[in-house]
Amino acid sequence: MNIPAYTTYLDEMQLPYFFCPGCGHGMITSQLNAALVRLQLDPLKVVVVTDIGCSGLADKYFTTNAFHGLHGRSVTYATGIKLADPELKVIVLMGDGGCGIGGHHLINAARRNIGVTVVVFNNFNYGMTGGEHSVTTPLGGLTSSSPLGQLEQPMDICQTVAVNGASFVARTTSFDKGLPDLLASAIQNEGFSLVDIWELCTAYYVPNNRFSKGLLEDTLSRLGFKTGITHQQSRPEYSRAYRESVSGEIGKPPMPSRPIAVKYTSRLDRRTGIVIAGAAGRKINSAATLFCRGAVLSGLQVTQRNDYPVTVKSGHSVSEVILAPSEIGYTGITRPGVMLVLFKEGLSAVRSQLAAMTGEDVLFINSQLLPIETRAKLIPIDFSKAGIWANKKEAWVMVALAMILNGLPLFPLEAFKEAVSVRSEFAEENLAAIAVGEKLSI
Ligand SMILES: Cc1ncc(C[n+]2csc(CCOP(=O)(O)OP(=O)(O)O)c2C)c(N)n1
Ligand code: SF4
Ligand SMILES: [Mg+2]
Repeated sequence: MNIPAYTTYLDEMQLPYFFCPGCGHGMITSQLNAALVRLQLDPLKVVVVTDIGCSGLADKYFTTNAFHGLHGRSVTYATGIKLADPELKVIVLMGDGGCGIGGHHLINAARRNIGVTVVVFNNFNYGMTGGEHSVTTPLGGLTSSSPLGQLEQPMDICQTVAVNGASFVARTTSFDKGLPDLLASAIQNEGFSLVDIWELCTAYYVPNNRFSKGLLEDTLSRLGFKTGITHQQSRPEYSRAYRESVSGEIGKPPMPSRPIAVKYTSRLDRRTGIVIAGAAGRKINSAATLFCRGAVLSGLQVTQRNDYPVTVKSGHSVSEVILAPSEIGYTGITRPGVMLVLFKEGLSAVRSQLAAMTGEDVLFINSQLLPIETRAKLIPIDFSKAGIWANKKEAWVMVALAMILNGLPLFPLEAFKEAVSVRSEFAEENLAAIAVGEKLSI
């Protein structure tokens, strides 16, 4: 006899379900478990992504991977997860409320035919917040926000995704004995699949409308909404098609990697956070990228995070760079080891990081911004001594980074020079600025 390896995907420690007695959410969760048992998927290869609402409580019952996100946005997280690893089975659990709030995400997922399965816990109202009407509340439906009866046409979720390119679409009720099979087929479908499951919210929609299992079926036929598999078509699945279009091969990363060969040696023995604070249009972010390249050429692990306002051409421009001899986990900088402040716009953006610096840290700052209160070791930079670059503010960051490398044991200045030589159109100018920085003493 064949004994299945996985007899359940539910975490017994979390049971019983936290849903109200008789709530359809518990029935759907159990039927999804039955579908997974039928498919015998490796739980580590399954990701259950939940939306907000009572339905959003369901992921904690599963022993698979899980992700819980913002209301209506679960399809976007699922899309990202699938794109990152097309081998995963990604299952979204969302309420009818989420389908309304994130309706455009559903449409775009269907258009892409991204390989995720959306299971709609459709109870015609916002259960978690007190039974307000949703996009699927039937005409005349009584809810806390439509006490005189819903006037809006209910959305046909199945037709909406079908007409926009979904490859497997089905509708049924939580009472359907064939639900595990239907869910299993949806999960096995390569592209975008959706199962709209009509069910009962026993706390709100049922008492407000004297609703029942029988009325579920009556409503379906009254509205003329089809049940069973309502739509099926074969189209290329997006995450695979995307990989094929870029690399020509499935299973390969989308971009060919171009490793930078290590040519220099760094003496840096600990993780060091470097904050470069400047202004828009002063080449802060691009200079930081070249600085990072120099660090990689020196065998260091590197991260770079840029921050600037939506008004790209005005305001601050800050780059946070982390250099480390070993793997970098957390990529934030709470207390910078080194800070370079070039312009007043940047200074106001990094005040809290500056306040966290201690006497072990070093602050390089444009002398025009002095005086300043800090516990860090202060190194003023007088750009009036920067020769031909004294008035060319776009070059100041290069001058200052060369000074920093000259004064601190981060990585060799030669590596930085090699890094800036890569972009030939600016190489000459950058090398000249570095030469000036080299001569400015700390
Ligand atoms: C963007 C946004 N709007 C409103 C809310 C408040 N909110 C939390 S749960 C919920 C209703 C959820 O309804 P549904 O998605 O149908 O799930 P159910 O509770 O019925 O399972 C709402 C409106 C929110 N979290 N985010
Ligand atoms: S409020 Fe409604 S949807 Fe939420 S758990 Fe209770 S019955 Fe279920
Ligand atoms: Mg709901």
